[in-house]
Amino acid sequence: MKVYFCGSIRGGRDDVHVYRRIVHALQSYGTVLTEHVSSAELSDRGENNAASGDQAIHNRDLDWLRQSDVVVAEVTQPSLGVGYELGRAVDMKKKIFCLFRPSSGRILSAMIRGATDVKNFVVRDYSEDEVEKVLEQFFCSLKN
Ligand code: 6K6
Repeated sequence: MKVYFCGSIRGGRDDVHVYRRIVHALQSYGTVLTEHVSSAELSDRGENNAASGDQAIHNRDLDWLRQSDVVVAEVTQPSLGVGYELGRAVDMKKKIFCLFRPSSGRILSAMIRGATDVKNFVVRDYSEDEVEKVLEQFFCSLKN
């Protein structure tokens, strides 16, 4: 199973510790193609890969998105890139699982919350201490 994980980079890195925890849990279900999203060394400027350029990042990420079996996104920190990836993933008919933490005080975009469709696009409100449990429930539901 190939998993594409989405999390904010230039949108802000406040939640990187949560991404780390999600990616760690995801690695027990398959290969995470985008492990770098959870790297504490990657800042909101994404500067440690500047040489390759934004177009190369975009094209490589879309290739990985096409290859993926499932897309998991942490959507609490608003990010243009994550929103874009989710839109492209819907178009590719991927299975999508979005995780949102209401304790942040934010209200999730209607374009994400409203995209919910029981089969392929699931939005799950959760708290940080439930990460492993909600992922387990999601991956179990894929078997049915
Ligand atoms: C990578 C490693 C070090 O620096 C980089 C450069 N930036 C990116 N590398 C890989 N994926 C990226 C990069 N910038 C954005 N993305 C993709 O968009 C990731 O898959 C994230 O899910 C999403 C974040 O978008 P922004 O708009 O918050 O940056």
